[in-house]
Amino acid sequence: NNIIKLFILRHGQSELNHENIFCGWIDAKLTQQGMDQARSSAKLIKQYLQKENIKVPTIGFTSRLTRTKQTLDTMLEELGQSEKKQVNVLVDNTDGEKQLDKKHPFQVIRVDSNTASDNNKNFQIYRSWRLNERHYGSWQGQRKPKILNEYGKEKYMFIRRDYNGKPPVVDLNKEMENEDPAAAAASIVEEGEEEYAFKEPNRKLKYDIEYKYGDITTLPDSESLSDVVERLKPLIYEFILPRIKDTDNKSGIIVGHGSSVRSILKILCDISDDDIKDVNIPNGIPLVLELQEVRGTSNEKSFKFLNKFYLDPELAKVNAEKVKNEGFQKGQ
Ligand code: DG2
Repeated sequence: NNIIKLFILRHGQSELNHENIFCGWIDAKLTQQGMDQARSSAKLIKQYLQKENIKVPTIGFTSRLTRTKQTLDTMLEELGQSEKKQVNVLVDNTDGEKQLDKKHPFQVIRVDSNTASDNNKNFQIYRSWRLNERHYGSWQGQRKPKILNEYGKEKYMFIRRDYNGKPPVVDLNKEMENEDPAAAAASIVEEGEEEYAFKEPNRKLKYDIEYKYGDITTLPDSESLSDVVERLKPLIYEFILPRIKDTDNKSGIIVGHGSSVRSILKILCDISDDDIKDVNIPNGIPLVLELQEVRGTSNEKSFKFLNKFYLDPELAKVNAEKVKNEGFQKGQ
């Protein structure tokens, strides 16, 4: 069997999605609805696995932002993989515990949780900034209808959806001092959450701490979708896919964001620069993506795209349309 199955989804609704505010790298948490979406996405995966007689995946990937972490953690409870708690180890792509090497291209955090049931294996979670939402520049923290009003429909949609559309850059120093309550609240690192977490509810510190162990040299001050594709490609081909194909059932879960999921589809399903602008990703509905491994080595030509489908296609269609129209509705 050389078919690789990916379960890919955007996190559940975040506090800022709910407020219709551009979120980007602001570390918003899930709303109750977002948690519910995470739970129902796991139920959909469970039903599918039962129908196809496939075991629960033993590996998952998230961004470094809380909303993807909360989504996957909630899904794992539903999938019977939540027996806590967790050993956090910083690894590079050779696996195992390593001296930190800031220059290494794939510094991720690995979290091992003990499995409660099923095939009795540890579930491993890898977190990387390369799966983050795109940095939304100076639009971050701003309400979508206000930006639409300022920029006009054409520019607004170009920057949101064109492959090379890029929001205006933000002054990072200013952004980090931003005392917007939603952003400040969302940025507080919870005590004990990660082994290296600081306790100060300080946004700048949070940025430093989150990324100093990552393979990031300069924090972005704005990104286009093509920038996200560039940072994600090596992680997918050299880190994620080789790990998934080495698991027993060759399957894994990836929880990303609107832009990182669009980028994954762009990369793996050969979507053109032009067509990607019409792709909108709803919160919390898993996509199954099947790839065929055509060669032993891992590079772009080793994985052939076979098939992709949502586990709830009707709801995905309705909600993707709503995502597309964000900012345009009345009363926002
Ligand atoms: C949304 C995407 O990303 O916004 O940054 O506000 O997936 O992290 O909620 P996510 C944001 P749009 O590009 O759909 O406007």
